[in-house]
Amino acid sequence: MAVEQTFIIIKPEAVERRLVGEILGRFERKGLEIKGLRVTKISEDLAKEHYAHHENKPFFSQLIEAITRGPVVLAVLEGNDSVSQVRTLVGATDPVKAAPGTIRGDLAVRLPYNMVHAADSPANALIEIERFFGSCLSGMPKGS
Ligand code: FUP
Repeated sequence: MAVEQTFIIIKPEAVERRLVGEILGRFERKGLEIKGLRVTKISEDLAKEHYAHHENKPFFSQLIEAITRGPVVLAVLEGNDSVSQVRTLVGATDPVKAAPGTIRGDLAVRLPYNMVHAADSPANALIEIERFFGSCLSGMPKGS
């Protein structure tokens, strides 16, 4: 098990519903450490870059609309195997299928409004941290 960082976006629907504390609290209670935190609004260009791998999917435009429609909270979380731990806490992509006890299973009802984005690999976490935090966090050693 290695200490690693992962990246999450608390999506506009969660901010609107005042669920930021609830969601961050779940990660903190698990034992993950918040290493970066930022409230911002994602531009259409940045959203399209982030979801480029879904460009040809029928839900793409709805997905871009959903992530750009209001403020989001970006966070870098650190801990042992944090990428996979966070994905487990977040739950399955479709809130209908997400298990009770997971963020999506407990707090969301339908796609594309599934509350949280979480990086799916350590390599993608690094890319996404750089994309959304840029020089702000680069160079910060793990565990510091
Ligand atoms: P995840 O890694 O769980 O966020 O899932 P994906 O990368 O497959 O999907 C990214 C986003 O696309 C989801 F958060 C919601 C949206 N989506 C849909 O709206 N419909 C789908 O059928 C699949 C994904």
